Amino acid sequence: MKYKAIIFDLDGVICFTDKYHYLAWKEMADEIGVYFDEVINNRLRGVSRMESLDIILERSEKEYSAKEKEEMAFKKNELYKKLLMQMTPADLSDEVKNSLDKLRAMGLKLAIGSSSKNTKLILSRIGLEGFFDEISDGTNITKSKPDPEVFVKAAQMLKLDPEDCLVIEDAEAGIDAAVAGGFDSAGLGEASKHGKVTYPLKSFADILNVVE
Ligand code: B16
Ligand code: MG
Repeated sequence: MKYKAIIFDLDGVICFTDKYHYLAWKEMADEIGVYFDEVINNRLRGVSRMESLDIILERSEKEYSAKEKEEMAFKKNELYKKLLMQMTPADLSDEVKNSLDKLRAMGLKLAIGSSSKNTKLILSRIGLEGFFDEISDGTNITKSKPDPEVFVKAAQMLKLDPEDCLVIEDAEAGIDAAVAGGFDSAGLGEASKHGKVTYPLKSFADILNVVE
């Protein structure tokens, strides 16, 4: 087999928390009267919470202090966590669950490489608590995607070299991060159109064709 491990992005790959991010940011943006839509939301994929806020505030005429920004990000996260409570194991698709089980049966190590500080909460909501061999997420990094840190740390946790790991991403910033870290990548959605993606995927289960 070409790879020893797969490192999965979370939001947009394993599950679809992107709609909850959107709703929470939209509520916050409406409150301060800043225009925000789904197109701007696409630029937030894979990007950390504070950097996401900076992107949203590009449309604001007012300058906000660091403290005000902390408060806004905190408020958004509280709204987001409330929305996450609506998630149940039914939000994990059969396609994703069956594919993960097949990859594990093939002997591959499975890890998470996500910018989110809510990774463990999300995994527990969808019934994947304790499933992954390693979790590298927003709580153990200082630089978010497109910096490769989150994937480099995942490879270190797995005790593997980047060339032994395949990164699965839905965000352009995530493919940039994989490339910068020396990882092959597989892209879903907008990431499948990235010029440097190793394998464009049509669906999650397509990963099985890549690693076999
Ligand atoms: P949090 P991923 C990313 O998750 C999201 O795509 C991005 O929109 C979000 O801002 C980021 O996590 C941080 O999330 O606010 O929960 O720490 O795609 O890297 O799994
Ligand atoms: Mg993502």
